[in-house]
Amino acid sequence: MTEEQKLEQFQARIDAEEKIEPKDWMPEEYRKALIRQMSQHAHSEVIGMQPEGNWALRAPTLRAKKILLAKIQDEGGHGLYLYSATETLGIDRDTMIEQLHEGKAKYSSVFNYPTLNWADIGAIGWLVDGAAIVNQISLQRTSFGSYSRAMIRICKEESFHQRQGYEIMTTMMNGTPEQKEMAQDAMNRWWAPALMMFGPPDNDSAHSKQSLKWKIKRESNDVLRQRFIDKTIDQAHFIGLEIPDKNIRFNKETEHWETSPLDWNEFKQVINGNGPCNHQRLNHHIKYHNEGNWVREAALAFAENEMKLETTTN
Ligand code: BYC
Repeated sequence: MTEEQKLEQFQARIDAEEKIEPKDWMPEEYRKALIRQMSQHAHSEVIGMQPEGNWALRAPTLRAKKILLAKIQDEGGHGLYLYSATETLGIDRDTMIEQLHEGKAKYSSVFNYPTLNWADIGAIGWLVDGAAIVNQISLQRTSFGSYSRAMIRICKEESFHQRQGYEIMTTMMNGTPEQKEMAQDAMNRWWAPALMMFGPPDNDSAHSKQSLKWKIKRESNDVLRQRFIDKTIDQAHFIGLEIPDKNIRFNKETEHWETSPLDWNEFKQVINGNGPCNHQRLNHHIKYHNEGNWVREAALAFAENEMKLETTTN
């Protein structure tokens, strides 16, 4: 078969909603696009543990602490799961981590903002995990089998995370005037970064056209962002939170909420390494990755030894 015929056959499989599996033929660009998106997704899960970890020792109750610890642990698990799924494309985890440390691979812009008070933990669970779920539900139907299956499993846990965040916000909105103020302040700071998680507007999204054709992405950045906006504004109003955007308006004809344009210059700054916490997040990861070297070496030595023993016994 010529390259052109192979490509045609590949597209036909995608169009027929068949899943592509790791050992199937795939265009090199498809493999690269998946490695880029999936490794970034894995890095986001792991880096996302940092802003939340900042509050693990200062949770207001034992119950809140246990829930937060379980959530952070879940995020670590999602990261490991996604690294494994990405490895099925022929890249190893060390290389992915190297790309993160060298700034060649990104992670979600949203984790470059600081968590200043306990309400931020509510806002992250409700808004950040809420946005992640809208994206990931769509990605459950991605064309690559390993990624699609990972998303199905991860979404089950994410919905618990979203509830955890909304519960914190609800509790604070039922509390003292100071607590209400803290919740509104967190809302004001996390609203725009959460909306930016969906990526640049469709007309400025470099990868969307090809990724949609190959069904790596199933819906566009703007479509998913609007879905999140429509769900979240009602949830905010229900507990008495205001949306930090004076121009929101419900359009009865389209049945969608309209919002102000986002500051895409800020987004570009953040994804290019110049957000409020970029250096802190990356340096923290590099430090603990290096300090954990001996654990990885010991685990590898143990595994090699076990294999040797098994071979001699057999
Ligand atoms: N942040 O052409 P575009 C979580 C980059 S974590 C940073 O639209 P694409 C959680 C993009 O990579 C869940 N960079 O790209 C964890 C590209 O640059 P490169 C995280 C962004 O790929 C802990 C350039 O901008 N979810 O749930 O078609 C605690 C042009 O963009 C961002 C995922 O990772 C961004 N927000 O679409 C709590 C979902 N947006 O690569 C919660 C999987 C864009 O050429 N990823 N860029 O250097 C996706 O669905 C897609 O990759 C995106 C972007 C929608 C994010």
